[in-house]
Amino acid sequence: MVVFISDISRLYSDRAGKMRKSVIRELLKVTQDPEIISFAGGLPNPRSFPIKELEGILDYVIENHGPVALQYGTTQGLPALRESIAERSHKDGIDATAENIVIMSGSQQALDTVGKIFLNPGDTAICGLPTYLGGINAFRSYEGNLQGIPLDEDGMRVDILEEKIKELLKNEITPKFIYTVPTFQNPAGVIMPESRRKELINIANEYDLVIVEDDPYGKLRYDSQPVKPIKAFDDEGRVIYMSTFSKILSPGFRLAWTIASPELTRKMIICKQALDLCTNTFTQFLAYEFMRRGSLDLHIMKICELYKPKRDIMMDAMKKYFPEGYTCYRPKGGMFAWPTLPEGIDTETMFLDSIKEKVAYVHGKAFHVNGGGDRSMRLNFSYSTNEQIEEGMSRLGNVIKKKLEKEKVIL
Ligand code: PMP
Ligand code: G9A
Repeated sequence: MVVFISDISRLYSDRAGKMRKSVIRELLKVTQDPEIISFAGGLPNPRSFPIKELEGILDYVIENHGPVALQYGTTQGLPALRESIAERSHKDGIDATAENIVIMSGSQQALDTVGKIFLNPGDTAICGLPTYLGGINAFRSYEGNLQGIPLDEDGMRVDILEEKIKELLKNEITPKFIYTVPTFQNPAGVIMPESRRKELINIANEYDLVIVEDDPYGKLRYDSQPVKPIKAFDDEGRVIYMSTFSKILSPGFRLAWTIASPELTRKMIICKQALDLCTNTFTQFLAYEFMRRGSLDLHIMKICELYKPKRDIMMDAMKKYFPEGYTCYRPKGGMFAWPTLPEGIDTETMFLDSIKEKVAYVHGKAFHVNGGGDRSMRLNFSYSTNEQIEEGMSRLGNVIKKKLEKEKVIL
């Protein structure tokens, strides 16, 4: 390849200069090594993909909808798919029609769209401590300034949130939105109870703020009662809700949706026109047909049956193999456990030891916007086989024990 420009980076925008690699995406390359047991990526288990049923649906869509399914679609997305999603959302207490829905190329695109619509360089948005790394990266790529609010076992601490909002307003800073993953949070696994959801929406109403509710895991429930989305308590059109087919059907489809007020929906459609014109029409047809046949709920049940024992094996193995002194919330759904190790351990530096032992995780700092998370690690339990989980946790336990000895940590 011929290179004419010596330092192309001098031509970059300020925005591009500030873009950061995603630790998770980079780790996916390392963990391609089949000998590594990876608890790093938030990947669904490939056994959960309904390959046989999709074979039939594929033929059906080609035969019956080929000319439309292979064509460009509208930016807002396939009307029939939006209608099906609106119908499902009613069951969760969300009052939406197909008009409030935009089909996105993954919720990652929805997060990017939110950043693009709301954030000028230096604008403030609020998120959890910890929070989803892809959200951090999307908002930072618009040069957003993120303020983190600690979580407890019931999700974002709304008392601290309110204090933070007051402090910001006192300094004449209006936070543009509050980003939250209230159900089986990525990475901490916690679920916000209904009472706190109501407190959160009350705060947003009182201070006139937007909430971005990111809900990929709400249906992956193993032993908790269903809790309505925050959007279900939104009477003022201030919640942008997003969910995805990635964890309940296939991430390769790149299909997600937003539910928002008519004004915000219009804005997101205009934003998306410049991003990719429209979401993949073909996979929209496949997902719609899967839902039309009534297969989605049954399929979600099967996924939960597959993942619940994996959660149990991971939590039991943690008890068995991790040294004393760690703490870990037992996730009632979703795909992640989030142990915090004894004082004196840095999970970022321990990662190299762990890769030598052929086991991977994501270090806690990656999910923190204001520092912290040094002693935590995110462990995904959906992707690996049950045997790999047992073996990987045993390897990880040894890595931690050795690290404790090396650092001379007294428990
Ligand atoms: N938000 C959260 C909280 C996630 O965990 C993920 C995926 N891991 C996404 C958004 C992006 O999902 P999608 O595949 O729909 O882009
Ligand atoms: O592969 C990805 O980047 C999606 C998964 C996100 C995660 O690990 O949280």
